[in-house]
Amino acid sequence: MDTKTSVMEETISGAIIRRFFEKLENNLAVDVAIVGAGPSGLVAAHDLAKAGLKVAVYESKLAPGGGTWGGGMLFNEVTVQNDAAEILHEFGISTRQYDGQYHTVDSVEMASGLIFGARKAGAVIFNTVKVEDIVMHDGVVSGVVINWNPVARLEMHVDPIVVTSRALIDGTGHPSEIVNKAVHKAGVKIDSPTGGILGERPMWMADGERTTVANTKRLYPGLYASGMAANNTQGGFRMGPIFGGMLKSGRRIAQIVIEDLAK
Ligand code: 48H
Repeated sequence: MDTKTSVMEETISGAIIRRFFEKLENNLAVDVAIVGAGPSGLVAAHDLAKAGLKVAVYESKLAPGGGTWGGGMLFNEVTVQNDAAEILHEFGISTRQYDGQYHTVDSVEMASGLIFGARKAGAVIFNTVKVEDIVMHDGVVSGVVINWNPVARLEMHVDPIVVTSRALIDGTGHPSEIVNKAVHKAGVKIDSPTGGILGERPMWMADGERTTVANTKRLYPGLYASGMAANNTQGGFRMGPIFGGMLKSGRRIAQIVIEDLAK
């Protein structure tokens, strides 16, 4: 044990720095980069890592979990359909049956359980890191351009660093930030009825939930979207505080990426 305070301080700082940079260096080239640690991104991260792929998740906020924590209007309960409750149970998250077709979940248990599950499956989560751009190599989306979110928030002129990926999943929720970069900056035509981003439509819970999984697909070589980002690209309706579609979308995009990367 270190007896001198100064030696202990050096050891503790060194431990953090060495371990962090080891993690960063080990993930400079990944199989799958996921932008956004919301429910869809976390389920995708869990399934992809469980399938043996190298997965890095980038989350601009300090706390991963996306829109899960707030339940509906800050009432910290979330709802899911019966079939999606099974996904939560796989993560060890408890649910309570409600009205035959639905389950309620404590949103704090759901957010923390999804984060823990993704991490334990082997996905690495870089929080407070914003993906500010994509990498394009010969017409294929090939990675992410990352910087500290506080640097972006303070508009500091600091150049980013780059991580390459075989597949990039936009799990950024409503704004589909990454697909936006691909369409508006790289000028690519995505797999949508117009080749562009159709934009999210207003509230229609049943339809939004019905189409979320169908909206979850490969959009362009190397580029995929899950959850609300997938809905935004395809002009899907929003569905409010029911999260079954998000969980199933995360699972679906993981399956698609696993199949594509095995080709
Ligand atoms: C790094 C980023 C960046 C960036 C954003 O919104 P999310 O929870 O995502 P989903 O799609 O898994 O879940 C959507 C759900 O929470 C929701 O909003 C629903 C069901 N709404 C229905 C309705 O009607 O309103 O999480 C996205 C995450 C967030 O944590 C962002 O901070 C993060 O992505 N993020 N991270 N780099 N450029 N942009």
